[in-house]
This record gives sequence, structure tokens and C-alpha cells, in this order.
Amino acid sequence: METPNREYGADQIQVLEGLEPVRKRPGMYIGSTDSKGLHHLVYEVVDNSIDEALAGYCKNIDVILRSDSTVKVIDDGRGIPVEVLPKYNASALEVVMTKLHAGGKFDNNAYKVSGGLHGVGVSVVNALSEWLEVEVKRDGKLYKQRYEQGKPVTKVVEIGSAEGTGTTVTFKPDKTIFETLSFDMNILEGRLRELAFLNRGIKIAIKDEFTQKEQVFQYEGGIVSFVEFLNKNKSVLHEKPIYFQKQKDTTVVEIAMQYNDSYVENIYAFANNINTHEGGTHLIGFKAALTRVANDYAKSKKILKGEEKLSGEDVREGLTAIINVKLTNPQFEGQTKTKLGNSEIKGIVETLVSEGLSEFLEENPAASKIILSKALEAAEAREAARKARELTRRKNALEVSSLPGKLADCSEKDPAHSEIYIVEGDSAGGSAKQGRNRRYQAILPLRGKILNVEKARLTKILKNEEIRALITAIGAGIGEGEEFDINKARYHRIIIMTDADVDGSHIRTLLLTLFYRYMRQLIDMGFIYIAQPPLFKVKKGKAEFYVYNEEELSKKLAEIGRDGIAMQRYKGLGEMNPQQLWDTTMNPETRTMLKVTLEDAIKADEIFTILMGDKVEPRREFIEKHAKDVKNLDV
Ligand code: 0RA
Repeated sequence: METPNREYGADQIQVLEGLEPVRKRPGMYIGSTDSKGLHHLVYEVVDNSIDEALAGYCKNIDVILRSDSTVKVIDDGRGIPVEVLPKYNASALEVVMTKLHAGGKFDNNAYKVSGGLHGVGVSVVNALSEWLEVEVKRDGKLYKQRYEQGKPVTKVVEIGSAEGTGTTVTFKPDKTIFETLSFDMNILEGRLRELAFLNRGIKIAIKDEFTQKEQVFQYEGGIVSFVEFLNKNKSVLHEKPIYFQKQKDTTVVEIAMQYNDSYVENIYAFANNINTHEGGTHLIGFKAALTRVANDYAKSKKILKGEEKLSGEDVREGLTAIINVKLTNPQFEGQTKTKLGNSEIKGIVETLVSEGLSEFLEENPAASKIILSKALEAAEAREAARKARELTRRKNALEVSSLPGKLADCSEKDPAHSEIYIVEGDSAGGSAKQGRNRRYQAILPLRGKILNVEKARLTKILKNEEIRALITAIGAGIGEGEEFDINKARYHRIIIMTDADVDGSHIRTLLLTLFYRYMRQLIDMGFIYIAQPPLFKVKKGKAEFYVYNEEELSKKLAEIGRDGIAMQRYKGLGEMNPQQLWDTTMNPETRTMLKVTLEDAIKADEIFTILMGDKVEPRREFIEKHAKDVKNLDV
């Protein structure tokens, strides 16, 4: 039993497990041992510092990436306690660092994340590190302990005096566990920025000592700044985001929202700092409140007549929102454990959001009028959209005969063992069809540029032939709620294969944006991949090498020498014959593919907005910044 507001003490510790299972099955604790798992280690340590911030004790977090594959995380929290716990005959610090789930039980932060289901705790990082050193500033002293593969190799030593308090964790991930040790600041930035938005005022800095790149995230506006950030390249319908924070018992609900003139909804829901990609009861409560309050207000102001009603989709069109709830004992469910399950939260959020929104609408008649006319317009377009969707669905229902003509389907019927390549252009499509393994690989060639989805409502998007072919081939529908059913997806690997040039990256951005906005579950489930075709073929004598990037090329050239080599640069997939395409890009035994993460898709969506949106200025800036890459850009 946890007792709130009790001082930390030895008696609050329960029986704890050692770290052996973590090294045996790292995937169980951090998801994977690839680049994703590697970066997860940093989040894990930072989460502990964020917990200190949540408890009100930590203001600054520094993350430093060093060229020797070590990472240092410094915080100015209370510092991990160092006194000896008689029960363990070890210091609290050592227990926190060497026992599973130790952190969760002996402080009194009700909303903590680390040590729970999500943050598995800093001890897991310790277990998976070649070495880890922790320094604690507490009671005017500086303490230090070192571990190797999770085991202490020194005692907790007092190494000097200290001003202030805090914890510094430095670790080197274990190369016998991770496939790669190369940290990428760009990957870490997204989550660190998000944490800074969610925890107003806290300063999170990240520095890459190798590239000397540095970023500081600190937002006095909290989630209001978050919404402004998400809307920065959009035309907003009201100047200031709507904001309120309300509390019922121990549950705190914080909302920021702002409409823009697009047709897309962009809602992110968080629970105790966890990005709940799969939604859950807080999101359901929010949506229910928004729909109800908008309808009540529109009726009372005679914006709606008679039986007219606004649907949930109507009132969320063009909405960017952050839902941030803090609750005790969060239950996370779903495929990726990112769905909030606590049933009581729906009602609490619904009540608090209804109050907050009603207050806003009454106090801001001008903004309210603009927001509701947008919803009304959406409602009028809704009828047409419904008809268009029905058409696509009916087509789906006709089974095989209704599959698009240009799809070369596979014979395998089990989606878990089927994959589809979405290929740019008919000629590459032809090679892919000949080169593939037709038992489990389907090919869908896409011709030309796909419709500009930013400026079009669902109705218009669904009229586009390329998009329809894609939707029908995948088979899961499009959009929200019952319109999309992940269980109907005909392939569990959907692989985007485009040329390594500007058009290719353009089409990839478009496809990712489409998946992100209308078929997001495919990304959540990890079904979307990007094929990695080679950029060069290097020949020396009889030997042939395929090379996938510039870095690899210089390595290869250094290795084999430049004398007497012949080199071909692939400008497009079409330059490879079917056999080559199979060998380099499609054969599961030899290919590498990138699995698309939600972060990738969010980035794509951002780029897309810049490239396709109405605002000229950001587009000009983007193109100038990337001038060399976008010479052939045609938007
Ligand atoms: C256990 C108890 C307390 C704080 C922490 C752990 C703690 C862990 C980490 C990991 C990184 N930074 C951290 N900062 C604090 C509570 C200490 C108290 O009651 O004084």
C-alpha cells in the first residue's frame, strides 16, 4: 500500500527483484535492442528526472551525447537518497540502481511515470550498460557509485562537497546487447521537446558534443505553446488557444486547443506525461464534451436549426488540441500500452471539459462564432463525404474482383504473412512485379503525383484514383471510427518504395502524411516500412557491391581502393532489373527496411504542411534552407 504524503523511509520498500531478467530479455523491458531501444534508455533516465520535476523539485535537465557513445543526464532534483537501508544492507542509491522497480515505492509522487508500467526504471538502464556512474548531490556532499553491467563495482563513495542537490547519470550502453550504439540527437529531440511542453517552465537542454549542436527546450506557456507550435504553419481561426486547467479530487485535467482553417484534426492526449497514441478514456471524455457543448451552444444561438446536429468529426475539423491529464494509478492498455484504460476518467474529463468549454464560449462570442461556422460547414460537407465513403466500402465488399486493376496481389491470404510494395512509377512497378516473390509480395505501382491532401476534404481525397487504389488494396478503409478497421488490413507490411530523389521523397512524404492523418493505426501497429534501395553499384574486377549511402560509399572505396573501379549511381528504381531489385531491396534475407515510427510520420506531416499549406513564408524558408535538395520541387 502506498501512503500519500508520507516521508520516504526504509519501511516503504518491498521485496525487489534483481536485474538478471533484464539482461536475459532486454526486449521485454525496453521494447527492442535496435536504435529505438537504445534511445529508449535516455528517455528512461530523463523520465526519472521528470518525476522529480512533477514532484516540484527539479527545474533543469541536461542531456549530453558524447562521441564515445556515452550519455550524461544531469538534473537538479533532490538527488537519489544515499543512506543505508538496513533491510537491504545497502544504500538506497544502490537499491534504486540495482533492483527492478525500486524507484516507484519510496517517494511520494502520486503521478510518477518511471518505475511503473512505462518507465521501467533507471535500474534497467544500468542493467543494459557496459558501465554506469551515478553522482548524487545531497546534504552538501557529493557521492558517487559505479556499476558494470548492472553490478556495483564501487561502494557509494563521498567524493567531495556539493552545492545544491541533484543526480547525474552517465552510462555507456552495452555493445553486447545493442545492435547499434550510435545516438542521434534528432531522434531524442522530439520527446524532449514534448516533455518540456508538458511540464511548463522546466528547462531541458540537449547537446551533441561531437557535432556541437545544442538545443534548449523551455516553454513558459506549457501546452499552450505546444498548440502554437503545432499550428505554426497553419492559418488559425482565433488568435489565442483556448486553455483551462481543472481538477477533481486527485485528477488534474489540462487542455489547450486552437482551430485552423485546414480539414484535419490533430489531437494529442497524454496521461502522466505518456503520449497515449492509442487514445483512451481521457480522449473519449474530451470528444464527448466537445461535441455536446458545441451542439448545445449552436442550438442556443440558433446557428443550428430544427433537427440539425453537428457530429464529432464536424466539431473537430481543423482542431489542434493537447489533452494533458495527471492521475493516480494510471492503467495503460492496448497493443503498444499507450491507451488509457481507467474508466472513471471519461466522466471526470467530460465534466471538467464541458465546464471549461462552456465558459470559453460564453466569454468569447466572436471566436465562438467563427469556430461554429467552420463546424457547420463541415457538417454540410459530411453528407457528401458519407456517400463517397460508401462507394469505396461497397467496392471493398466485392472481394477480389474489386481489387484495383494495377495491383499485382500475392497468393498468400494471411495478412500477417503478406506484404505490399507501393512503388513509384510504372517502370519500377514492372521490375518489382517480375522480381518479387509472388506468394507473399504484392505490388501496387503508383502513377504520377498523388493529390494534395492538405487542401482537400475527405470527399475529394477519396475521388482520387491513386488513393482509392491504395485504400482498396490495403482493405482497412479510411478515416475514423467504423470507417477504418485495422483487422481488415490485407497486409501487415506496407512498404513504400520510391526513388532516392526529390520526387521520391515527395511521394514518400505524401504517403506518410496520408497514413498519419487517415490510417494512423497502421503506423501505431508498426505496419508501415520504407524500402532502402541502394544508391550506388561499385564494380571492381569481377566483384560487385551495392552501396546504400554516401558514408558507406567512402568506406567501401577506402576498403577496396579506387583503382580500376566502375561506379554506377542509381537515379531511380527503374534502372535496376528485376533480379537486382530483388537482391538489393526486396529479398527479406538481405534487404534492410526502415520501420516508420509515429515521430517519422509527424515530421512528414510537418514538412507536408510547409510544402503544401497556404502560408507562403514558411514554404519559402524551407525551400531556401533545403535549396540543394529541392531543385526539382514542383508543388
Ligand atoms: C528515489 C527517491 C527519491 C528520489 C529519487 C529516487 C530520484 C531518482 C532519480 C533518478 C534521476 N534523477 C533522480 N532524482 C531523484 C526521493 C528523495 C527524497 O525524498 O528526498
